[in-house]
Amino acid sequence: MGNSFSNVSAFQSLHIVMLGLDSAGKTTVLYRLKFNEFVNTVPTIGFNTEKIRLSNGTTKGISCHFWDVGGQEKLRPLWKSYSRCTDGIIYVVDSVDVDRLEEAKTELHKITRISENQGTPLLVIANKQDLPRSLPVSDIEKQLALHELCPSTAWHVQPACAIIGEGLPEGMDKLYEMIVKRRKILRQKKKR
Ligand code: G3D
Ligand code: MG
Repeated sequence: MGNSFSNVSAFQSLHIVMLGLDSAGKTTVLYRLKFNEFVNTVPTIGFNTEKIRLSNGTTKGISCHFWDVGGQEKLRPLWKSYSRCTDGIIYVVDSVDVDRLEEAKTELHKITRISENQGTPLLVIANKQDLPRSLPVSDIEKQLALHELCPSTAWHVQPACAIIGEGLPEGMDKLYEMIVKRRKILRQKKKR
């Protein structure tokens, strides 16, 4: 088939790192993807890691190795080593926590500016869209200044509710699409 998902078999397992401030919903996203149900979380001290075969959307059947790294300030120095050489970065944002959006922006720009991360596809999950007063995607996009990211970094903002899993399959499809596109470009560059 000639669609962008045709080279699924070319990938053994995608390596994805999940970052974002503490309490954004990273671990909830991780276990929602793994078990397809809500799992009560506790604050992550260090990291969680899971190999998951995606079960929804166009990426159904694709294997991903996720690293969910703690988002508390004292753990953020770890982000650099966990994000190095990944296929994709998922950045989870609490769409209601307006007071910490500036902090979320600073940390996002810091991690995507690192030379090894430039060009790594970025999926921003605008989480907690079920809550009243959650900011719409357009505001999150603006507040995180996504247009100021390195021009080689493809990004997408996905509204989601990790508790019920809404938006997660669409987000993973989009991330996968960006990963495939990037690999094609890198392959073409190599051939030249
Ligand atoms: P983290 O791993 O980014 O630190 P967690 O965040 O996954 O531990 O989630 C932090 C809190 O946010 C949890 O609540 C969790 O249930 C909640 N949460 C995660 N996703 C959503 C969502 O989409 N909507 C709503 N309403 N809440 C969400 P507690 O109460 O355990 O702190
Ligand atoms: Mg966590």
